[in-house]
Amino acid sequence: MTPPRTDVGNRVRRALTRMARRQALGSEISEQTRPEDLTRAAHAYLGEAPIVIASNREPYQHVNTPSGIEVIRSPGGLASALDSVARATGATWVAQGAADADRQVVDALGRVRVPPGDERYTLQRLWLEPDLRALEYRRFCNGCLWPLCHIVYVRPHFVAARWRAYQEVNEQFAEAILEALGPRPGLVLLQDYHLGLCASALRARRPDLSIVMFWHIPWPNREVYRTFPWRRELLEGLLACDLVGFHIQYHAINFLDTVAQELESHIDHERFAIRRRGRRTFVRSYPISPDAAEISLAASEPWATRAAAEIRESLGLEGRKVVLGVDRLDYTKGIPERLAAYELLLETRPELRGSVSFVQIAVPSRVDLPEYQALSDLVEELAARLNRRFGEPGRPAIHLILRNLGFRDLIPHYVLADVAVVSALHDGMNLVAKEYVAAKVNLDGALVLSPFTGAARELDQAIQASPYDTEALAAAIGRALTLAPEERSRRMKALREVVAGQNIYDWAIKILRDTRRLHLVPGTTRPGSPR
Ligand code: ADQ
Repeated sequence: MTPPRTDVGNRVRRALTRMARRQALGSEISEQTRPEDLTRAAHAYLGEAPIVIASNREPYQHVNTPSGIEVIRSPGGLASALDSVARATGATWVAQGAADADRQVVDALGRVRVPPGDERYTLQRLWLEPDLRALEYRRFCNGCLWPLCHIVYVRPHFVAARWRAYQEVNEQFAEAILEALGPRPGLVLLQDYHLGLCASALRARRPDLSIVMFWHIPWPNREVYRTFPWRRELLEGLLACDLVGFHIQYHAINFLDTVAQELESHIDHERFAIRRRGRRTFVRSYPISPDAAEISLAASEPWATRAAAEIRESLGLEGRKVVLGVDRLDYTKGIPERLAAYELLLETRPELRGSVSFVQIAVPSRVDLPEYQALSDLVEELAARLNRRFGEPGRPAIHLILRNLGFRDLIPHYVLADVAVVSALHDGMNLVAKEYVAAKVNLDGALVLSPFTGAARELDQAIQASPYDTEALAAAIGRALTLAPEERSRRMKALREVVAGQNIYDWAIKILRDTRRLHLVPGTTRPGSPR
């Protein structure tokens, strides 16, 4: 039977739209900064100087399984973003070895080449004694600095023994970094709040090093920072760096402000720099982003579409719109607030019941701290209540998936989600928001975004709503679900332009370019400032 004319017309139109989208995606991707550009930039700006990246958490973990040793990518934004940088620059990455098979795969110096099967760089593991000291260090980082910097009304624990553990572990990191560097002048890229004192330990032994710290979380305002008993020591540690980077200018300004309050120093507002005891530290903002092209390409592959259809079927999502949340299970991410808003939405708009499902993927995190256990219990309780109130047999109102997903499992979730909700109470950047946008190659999704994320500064075409205002957040999710297709595509297109225009390679290139512009290249002397 010949299909009616209108059917043929529709099919032709759909085929033409698909072709146009593929072409648009091709040119969007070809315009993005690539790993090779970063490789070239590192060479141009630093010559042969070695680069050492240091972070508390390792990018890959080796774990024992019944079928042998397996390698898994560590969850969390820092590890995924910096892995792309390490691959492109061939840097050595110093991090704590913590998984149960980590020792089995390294050489005598604690080194192993990664990523598995495509070895591009060296991971040098550092072994912290798994006793009280390592535990206390972790508790200081996650129970003190984390809540101190994220202003979310969770009180930081100030415990002197934990501070001492932090000092000691920072010394150990400095030792391991020096070992990884060898005698040549090099660039050290310290990552995050776990390593706040490392620069002073390095500087004391190797004044010739160039040291950059990237602080991945917010920097608090000076009133909050004033409560921190070791506030001066931490600032001294950071001022031993040549350059301190934050995601957004607001955090950089807070940092300058706290230094002005706490230490005798000269704040150079013109150059955005701090001079103290003859040293100068520059402060800059560098908004981080994922490798958008990698995500877009994966999302446009047939396997991703197939996997999305399989997830729909296995979770009973057919014929329903899907709202997605993806987070570490952390109280800063606003997960209970999001679930409360979803509950209010179903309560106040009964026509949505049975036509919407929520999928919340949350990887358990920092389970040794009571605040995190309480959060986990609360989220499970809220999900159970939602399902009791609004679920149908075989079709729950919310699926709570409490595990870490690999890249190939995560992408199809982004692909199938009609709406993603990022409702962090406070967040340095938030990569999930940008990953979702990067995966929406067909422009068929809407992003609800908290204004308290760094990402909200750039993603102004998202539907923004405060997680503290349940009604506003519920209304925003409702609006995102019912946006007219033209508006949804227009907003997503604008968001994609932002994410494509500034990726992880641009982020790293800007930092390296600044080491050159600000005369911080390893082994060179800065004009007007003793090294
Ligand atoms: P995080 O607090 O970890 O990062 P975020 O930036 O959102 O937060 O990154 C989370 C990363 O983990 C994303 O790449 C996401 O895909 C992944 N992820 C989350 N849940 C997952 C799950 N269940 N399974 C698999 N993967 C999952 C910190 C700061 C942020 C900052 C980043 C980078 O807190 O503000 O954006 O560092 O600087």
